[in-house]
Amino acid sequence: MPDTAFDLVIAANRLPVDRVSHPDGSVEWRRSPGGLVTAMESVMPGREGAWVGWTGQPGDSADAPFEHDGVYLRPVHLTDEEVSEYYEGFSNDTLWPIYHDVIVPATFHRTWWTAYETVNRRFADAVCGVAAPGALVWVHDYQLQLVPAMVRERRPDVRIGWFDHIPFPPVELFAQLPWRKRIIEGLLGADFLGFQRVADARNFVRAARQLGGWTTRGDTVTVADAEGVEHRTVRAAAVPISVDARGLAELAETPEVKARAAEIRESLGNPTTLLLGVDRLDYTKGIRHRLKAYEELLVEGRVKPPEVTFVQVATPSRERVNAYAQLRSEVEGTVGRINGEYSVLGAPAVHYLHHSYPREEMAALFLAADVMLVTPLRDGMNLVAKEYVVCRTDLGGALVLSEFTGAYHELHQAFVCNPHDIEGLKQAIMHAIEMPEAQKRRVMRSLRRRVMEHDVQRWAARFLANLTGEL
Ligand code: ADQ
Repeated sequence: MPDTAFDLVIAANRLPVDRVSHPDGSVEWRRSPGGLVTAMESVMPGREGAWVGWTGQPGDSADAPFEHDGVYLRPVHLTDEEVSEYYEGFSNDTLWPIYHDVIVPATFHRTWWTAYETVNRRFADAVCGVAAPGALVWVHDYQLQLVPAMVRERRPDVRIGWFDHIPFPPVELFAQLPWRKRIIEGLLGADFLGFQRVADARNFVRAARQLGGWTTRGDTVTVADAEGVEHRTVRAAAVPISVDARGLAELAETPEVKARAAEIRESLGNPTTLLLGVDRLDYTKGIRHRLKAYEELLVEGRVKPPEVTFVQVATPSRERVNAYAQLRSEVEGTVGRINGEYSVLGAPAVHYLHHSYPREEMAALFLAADVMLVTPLRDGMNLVAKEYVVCRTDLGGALVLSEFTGAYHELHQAFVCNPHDIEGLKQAIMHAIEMPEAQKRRVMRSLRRRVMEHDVQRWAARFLANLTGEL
């Protein structure tokens, strides 16, 4: 397939495939799980699509481009040092904390910034190499904020959009970044900037005005050319992401998934109430707050194993970043303490699982859970909340949802909580357990309606319509 031929180019930190190495030395690429891949599939038909991204493994040179599921994949390499400085360092230890309310302090290193610039340049070059004249270029997330301007410099003919999967911080926090103006300039290379919430889009526009002196009006920022003549506007608006609602609902309806859900409950001793948490092991997710609330409910005797049990699935993540290693040991210590005190033989108070599960198993877990606990301190959207409600085709279950998630802005009928308020969180959990079934079903019906109508396919189509100016 020739280069410079694609009319839709996606750039994301990761390619949508994982490398699987077999014992005989052969290598296979497997589609990675996740809604983004499904969303992109829905906008690819009728377009020649390419995806630029990292393979997930360090290396000194890029693998050759290849085709997978009809999409041209263009790998970008990251050296060991770049993984540590651009990815674990600047992306996950500088930007991530600043963009999530500084729940843990951010670390600043000038060498990390240099690596971030170098890698963003490499991504931008790769994009320019595959984009057809007039192509649409869709850049994803906080790892690639400089790419829009870097692409525009070389390719003024293409239309560039960027989507922020995480929150965009209030100007007071963003201002801490020594490279704040460079980041705004990088983003303003785009034609359209998409955010999870209206507040995130507003935070960006305010940062551009207050920290960079750009002229703003409503949701647009006006950009001047090299001579200072104002010549282009960039719009920043909310386009909240979603899940493959129909696909997941169909999966949850299959006899295999229903049988597996029953089996899960059986293996837990058929509790009256099964509480569930599913998160990447990240300090933004409020796992410690959730455990604290649960422990207090146990102490007060308001919940008791084996009638009530709690399954927490926590996938280890970013383990070479200090704050994550520390979180893991704290969470594991707390789980051990709770189990030591409150488990009964054959019925642990907390089942703590580290595995990564296939979609079918996730759907079965959602179907098995009476109460889903989604308690982040800050979260761009939180797809787990949306996945849970679409899987509840039976209208069973209840969602406890933090008001600090993007999802809250669409799902405010849920059992809403402020996870910092442990008493309030306990009340929300008890309310979700005790509310009469008929009432809970009404809540679930309205939550499901929202997500079924606003699915990931609609999100992708809306983003592109914004980018092309149709919206
Ligand atoms: P994340 O912070 O990773 O995403 P989330 O939105 O909850 O958080 O998405 C996690 C995904 O991983 C879900 O699809 C979930 O089902 C899956 N998952 C979690 N644990 C798993 C396990 N053990 N096995 C298999 N799958 C598992 C970032 C932002 C969010 C934003 C998304 C999308 O931080 O705020 O919602 O991007 O924009």
